Amino acid sequence: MKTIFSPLHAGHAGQVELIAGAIVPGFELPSRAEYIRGRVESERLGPILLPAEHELTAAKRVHRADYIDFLPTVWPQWEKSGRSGCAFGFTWPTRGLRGDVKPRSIEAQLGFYSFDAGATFMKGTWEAIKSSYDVALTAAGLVQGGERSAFALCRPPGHHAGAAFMGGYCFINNAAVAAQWFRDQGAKKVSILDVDYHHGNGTQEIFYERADVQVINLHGDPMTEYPFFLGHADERGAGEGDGFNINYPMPFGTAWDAWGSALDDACARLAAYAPDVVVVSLGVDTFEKDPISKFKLKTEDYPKIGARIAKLGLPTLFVMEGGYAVEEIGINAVGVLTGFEGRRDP
Ligand code: OKP
Ligand code: ZN
Repeated sequence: MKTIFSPLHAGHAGQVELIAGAIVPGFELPSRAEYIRGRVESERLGPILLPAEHELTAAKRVHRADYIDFLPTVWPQWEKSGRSGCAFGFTWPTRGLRGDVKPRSIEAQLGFYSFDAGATFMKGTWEAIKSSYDVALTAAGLVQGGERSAFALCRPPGHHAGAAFMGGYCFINNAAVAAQWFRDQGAKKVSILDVDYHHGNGTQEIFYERADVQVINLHGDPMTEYPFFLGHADERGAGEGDGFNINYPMPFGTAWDAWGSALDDACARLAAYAPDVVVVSLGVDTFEKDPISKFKLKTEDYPKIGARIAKLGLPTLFVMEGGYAVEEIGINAVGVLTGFEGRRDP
């Protein structure tokens, strides 16, 4: 399968992160994308192509227009205001505060458009966000054009970004954009299968009241794991979307036996929905050695994920999400893809 990749991701670098009571260098590093790209090459998965540039129209089909228009202004506003370091909000309009009035200062606007302090801007961040979006849409175009599958090597990731907020390293929800784009190209039904360790709260929010996009998430139980405030099993969709959102929260320590059973169940639900196309939010932070996650999948498990998805027999777009700071994220992510292609014994 073809991989779409942009070197512009690398401009999003040098962020810091608040974790366990300390400010540390961010885990969402440029080297992540380079490990994956290197493995795509060494495994000869297929050609690696640059994305085509896209207007932001497709982003505004799933995100609020004012949110998308805000993103390119962040760094210039931050610099103009005389601030330095890295830009992120840390005052949020939570319960009891007003989320309908956008304040004027850049610091406040960042809070207005975030749910946490985990999506941070540096000088090249907007260009990286835009390139990640272009990567997703270009790869979606390959699948739309008849290829069985394509790999959008997106960085930064997207699944925590909602209609009008960033957070958790995510700005534009690449998988949601692609799913909506398939709909706009004529697909009647699309399924999003999110196998990242963290719940894809943004994707769930975007499609929660819709029956035309099924959203399935396998993830760490939000009672104990980030993003904490969404991802419970009783969240099944609302209104017309009732029954089209499916969550599989799992406890710390979950390994292949339980995780693989959840995937089987998820795939059965997906097959029953019978979508025209599948978008996989591909995170490999389920890995036993992931530095910020607590599942126990092993390298040998990733090809099994790909093989199970391939059994669905549907056109499939893989969109890269999480997987952190370990060389194995390349091996594991590409393991899913070669497993999908049947090139590895599952
Ligand atoms: C993005 B993706 C944990 C802090 C969590 C944010 C994690 C974002 C993950 N103590 N920080 O879903 O891989
Ligand atoms: Zn994750």
